[in-house]
Amino acid sequence: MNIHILTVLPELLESPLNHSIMKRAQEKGLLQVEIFNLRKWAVNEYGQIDDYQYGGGAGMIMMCEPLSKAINELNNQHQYEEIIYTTPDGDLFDQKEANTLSLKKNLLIICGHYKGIDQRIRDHYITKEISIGNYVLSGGELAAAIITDAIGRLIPGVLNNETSALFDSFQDDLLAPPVYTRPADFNGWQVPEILLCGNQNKIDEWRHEQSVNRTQLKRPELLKEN
Ligand code: 6GU
Repeated sequence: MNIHILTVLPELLESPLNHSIMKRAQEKGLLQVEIFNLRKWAVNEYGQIDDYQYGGGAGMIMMCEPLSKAINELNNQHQYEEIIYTTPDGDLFDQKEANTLSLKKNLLIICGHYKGIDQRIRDHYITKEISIGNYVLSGGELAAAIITDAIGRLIPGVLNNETSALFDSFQDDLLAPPVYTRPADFNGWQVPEILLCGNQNKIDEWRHEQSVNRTQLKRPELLKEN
């Protein structure tokens, strides 16, 4: 799978996507993340990619021309199935969307910056607008990293134990159950005895019960969505 990211701040994306599971996914050849610097398509020798907004108002807008040139050039080479724009006014990203996107072969993510991109680019190129939550970030790069991570780990073969993504929080609209590791007694704080009993059916049953309880308590709206 190819995830290409178009940004004015490539440095912000390099570290988060080159460690741990994202690193392994790329080493295994299952995921190719490429980061493109929008300044390559700047309108002049000063690297300009943004300008003041029509109608007045604070903040710069990312211009049509660099974005259009970049998208055309990249899309000719890769035929993206989705051209995604990261923006606080996009559709809220969730596990379902991550699952859907993990089945694609070629994605382009465009990171919004400053006061955003010219609306005409949204109208004519963007196929999906994604927000990662109800708060405002200073740029779309961290959102793009989060989206890429959430998608990348779902690609078959990326996780060592392939079943493990299936038991993640949200995968079945339930939060994950509590987890414990050694020692069984720490400062007198005990691991629930059932986890030590060796009966896998009983353990699975308990975990499911814990998941439902936790979801009911912390995120009841997840249960109501079904
Ligand atoms: Cl995708 N971008 C920005 N700039 N802020 C956000 C966001 C994205 N999602 C939530 N806040």
